[in-house]
Amino acid sequence: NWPQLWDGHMCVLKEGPLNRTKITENGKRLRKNWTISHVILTELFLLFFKDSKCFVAMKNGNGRPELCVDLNGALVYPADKVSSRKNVYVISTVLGTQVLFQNECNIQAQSWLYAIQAVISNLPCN
Ligand code: I3P
Repeated sequence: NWPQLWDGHMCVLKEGPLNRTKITENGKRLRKNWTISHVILTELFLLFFKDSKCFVAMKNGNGRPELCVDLNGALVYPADKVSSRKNVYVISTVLGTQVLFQNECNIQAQSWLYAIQAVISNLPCN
């Protein structure tokens, strides 16, 4: 139950818009579909919402994230040659999901990289 999980255990470490696309699920390649998301970084998860209103709604008991990435044991690194876009990074999870995230502003993109790296390094499976 998302609202309960949220109330009990999570706080927002970083929040804001990013372009993202899932490229692999359970180790299987997916067709790219870039979309803008409202992204929430917690000590455990990177959560992707359609927009900030959907995040507020989830906290009020309505709805759930579009995508929830488990950061325990995950890797995050520059996604060289994976995209024609600039400032693209990949998050690769233990269960074989890969998500690209991107921001036109390299400083913004890099600040997400560092924040996600910091969370991963604080988790048990790093
Ligand atoms: C894809 C779409 C993606 C692009 C991808 C294309 O075409 O243009 O934006 O990824 O390139 O295949 P379609 O919409 O027909 O699926 P980037 O923007 O990240 O380059 P790719 O095949 O080289 O991954």
